[in-house]
Order: sequence, then structure tokens, then C-alpha cells
Amino acid sequence: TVLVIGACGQLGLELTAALREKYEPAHVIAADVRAPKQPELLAGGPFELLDVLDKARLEQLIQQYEPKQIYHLAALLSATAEKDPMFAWKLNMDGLLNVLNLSVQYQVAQVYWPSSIAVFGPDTPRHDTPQLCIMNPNTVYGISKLAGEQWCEWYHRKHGLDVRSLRYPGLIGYKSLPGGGTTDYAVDIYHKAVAGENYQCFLKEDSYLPMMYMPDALKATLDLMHAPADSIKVRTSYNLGAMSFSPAEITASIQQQVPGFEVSYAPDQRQAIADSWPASIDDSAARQDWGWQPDFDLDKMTADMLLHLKEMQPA
Ligand code: VAH
Repeated sequence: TVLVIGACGQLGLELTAALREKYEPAHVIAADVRAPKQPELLAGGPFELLDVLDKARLEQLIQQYEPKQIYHLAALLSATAEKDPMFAWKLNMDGLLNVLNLSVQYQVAQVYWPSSIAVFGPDTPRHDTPQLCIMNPNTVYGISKLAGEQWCEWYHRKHGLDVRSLRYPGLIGYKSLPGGGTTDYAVDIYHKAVAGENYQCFLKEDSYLPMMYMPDALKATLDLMHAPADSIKVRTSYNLGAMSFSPAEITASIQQQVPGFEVSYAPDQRQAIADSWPASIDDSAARQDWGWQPDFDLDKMTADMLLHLKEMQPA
């Protein structure tokens, strides 16, 4: 079986669906701290309530389901974490350590844990950010992700745990509403365009950030987890890239299909977070080690997002 912790989140919803397509749905256990609003998560296979800070409850689920893989996705994202730093650190760090310790204790074959471009900071080279470079993250979320990466490497080196990780760029998908991410303007903007409304963007129009369409993120995650262990040379977390764009560029891409769609700009506290992150990522290590190759560019993503969001529009 496969256990997905944080299954109701932006990535968790989509990864649970992808895993249930790949494996027997009954073998993919979705777990989250609160019951899902999405019926398909309940209908598609087993759902369990789990607060990943409750180690005894996590242990009980591991004993009950004996998962071969655990995908641990539960965390507070960048903007939300800045508002509640001590809880963000606790959830992001103690949650990960509970998963790593129990995975060693119960010999879970593989663990997946997402990192982020948020591990980079203002001192990091901004263009084609290398796999190995100055990090100095200045957000709580980034600090917790950088520390988490070092813990993953330590558990691999000290206990032989096959834990793998990807530094996701901003992820954009149509199945889940945006969470507390700084890149989530790029999800919101499509919803507004399909609803026939204009959009007020909380970043400046030239805020150029690394981004990825959800199908590419799912492909990368499953490809990484199915690659032979000896091909995984990076045990902190792999840089992963697909495209980079600014609010102005995604607006232009949408306007080609939604003429008259207008965007205004009102940068808020998330601008400082975006300014501390890279503009583009060098993901050559992922391409060399396990054959990473993205499928979606901006216009292809826009076409697919608008198509699916229009289908989901209330009749
Ligand atoms: C966030 N979407 O904005 C997440 C991600 C790189 C951005 O980590 O916090």
C-alpha cells in the first residue's frame, strides 16, 4: 500500500488521484488532518484522519496498512508560514521527523518529501540557479524546507532510508484551489479569467518565477520514485524546472484565449518573498540522473487550464 499524508492539499489531491490511477485505488490511503471537501478523495479509496504531529496515530496507521511508500506532503506554505512561524516550524519539521523515524522503525521501502525553490534566498544566483549553491532562505517555510532536506540526507546516510525529494517551483493545477503559496496568483488568475472577472495580482507584473504545470510535477514525482536507487545521486533534494514567467506573461497568454481579460497589480507582503526566490532553475542533475523532461510550456498550460476550468464551471 501507499500512504499519502496531506492528501487534501494542492499537490496531495492530484498525487492521490495519480497514484490511484497507477495502483489499485484501495491500496492508496489518503490521510489528512481534516475530512476532505472533495468527495472523490473519499469515494476513490480509503481515507484516514491523521494529524502528522500525532506520532502514535501515525504509527497506528503504519502498523495497520504496512505502506511500502509514504508520500509526506503536509506542511504550511510560504505566505501562511510567515503568519504563524512557530506552528509552521513545528508542523514542517516535527511532522517530517515523525515520518522519517517511523519509516526507519517499520522499514518503509521508500519515502517522498517535497522541497521547494523556497530553499534559495536573496544571496543565491538568480538565473539558472545551480543544484549546489548559497542557500540562505529568509522565509520560515524556506528555512524548514532547507533543514528538512538536510534531515532527509542524514536519514539516508545513517539509516539507509530511501527518502527522495524534489525542489518544486510554483505548481499550477485546476483540481484544487490555491493554498497559502506565494506563487498561487498563477492559479487564481485562471479561475478569474474563466469566471469572466478581472484579476488583481498580489505580485508586480515583472515578478519572474519558476513555475510548473501540475501534470509535469506528477510525472517528475513518479519518475523520481520509480528510478533505480543507484541512479539517485542527490539525497537532499533535486532542483526541478519547467518554465519561468511573470504575471504580465501569463496574462498575455490568457488574453490570447480570453480577449478583454484585464489584470491590475497591487503587490502585498508576498512580493518580498517572491523577490527572494530564483528567476530560473538549472535542473541538469535531474535530467542526467533520472531523465527528467517537462512537457508543458506556458501556452500549452493555459490552453489545458482554461479547457478544464470551463468544463468545471457550474452549468
Ligand atoms: C509557495 N507554492 O508559494 C509554494 C511553493 C515555490 C513556491 O513552495 O509557498
